[in-house]
Amino acid sequence: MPTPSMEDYIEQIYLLIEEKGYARVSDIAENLSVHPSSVTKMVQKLDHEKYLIYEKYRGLVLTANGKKVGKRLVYRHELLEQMLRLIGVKEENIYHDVEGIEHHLSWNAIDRIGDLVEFFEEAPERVEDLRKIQKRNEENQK
Ligand SMILES: [Mn+2]
Repeated sequence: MPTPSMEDYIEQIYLLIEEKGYARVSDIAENLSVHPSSVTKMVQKLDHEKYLIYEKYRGLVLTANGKKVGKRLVYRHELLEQMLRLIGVKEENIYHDVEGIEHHLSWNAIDRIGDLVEFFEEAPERVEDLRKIQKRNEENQK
């Protein structure tokens, strides 16, 4: 099981490879706002744990397991964004909130949140009903 920090790296590497076809240490460092030397250290650890293969001058590639894990982590991040958006969380909070919770939920909870998103997407009036409650509560808070 990857640690939260390892998950952040695997997720970021997966996204970079999807976007650009490769993941450079400098890009990973920039996207995660960390020092390149921290990236090198973590990449070595991820290599050791067989999530990727790192060759100093040739860059890095995800192993089959690294890809599988990366895909699940990206899915989880996107699902949580979708869920927060659906329940009416302000756009400016969404990314940061997801970064704060994504590592701390069980996959069981993720699956059930998947059901919840489906429940709302199946019938848009359910979202409207929820918005009515939201509006009422916001009025009461004033
Ligand atoms: Mn994330």
